[in-house]
Amino acid sequence: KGDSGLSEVNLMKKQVSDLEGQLRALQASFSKYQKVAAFPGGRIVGNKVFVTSGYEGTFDDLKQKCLQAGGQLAAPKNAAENTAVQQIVVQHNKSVFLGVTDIQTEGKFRYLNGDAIVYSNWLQGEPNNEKGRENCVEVYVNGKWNDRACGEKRLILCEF
Ligand code: 289
Ligand code: CA
Repeated sequence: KGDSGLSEVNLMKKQVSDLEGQLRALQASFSKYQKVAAFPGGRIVGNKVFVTSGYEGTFDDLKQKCLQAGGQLAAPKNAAENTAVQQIVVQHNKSVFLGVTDIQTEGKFRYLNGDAIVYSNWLQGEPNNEKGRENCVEVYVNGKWNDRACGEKRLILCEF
């Protein structure tokens, strides 16, 4: 047992060392793809990556396109994420639609999975549901939110 026990330990040491090598390679690869995701105009905040393709469309159109790409419409859940969204709006000088609506219940804004929003950055006086037809949310260059008609066209911004 003595010898075979030793060789088992050595085998395990080799396996751990191999795994460490694989982990290092994965970390290097992940770090490279993070840079790719953020170039030229993407933003990384924690585990989230915000990316636009430059496409402009209505809310339904944008939502579909983000889903098709394996992501979802951007939905900033804290000030740092909202700042990242704002920077992209500024860079393109075009407002984006968020993955936030009050389509289900007027005045109750939710994420696309139906959860109530945990963060907002409304411009003073918003949301005002102007003319009774504003169920989507756009972000202005100052980072503030305005509810807006979903049929308007805005810049796409997905999160992955
Ligand atoms: O159609 C109304 C919109 O263009 C926006 O007009 C004004 O900026 C404000 O009343 C906004 O709330 C509104 O969404
Ligand atoms: Ca409004």
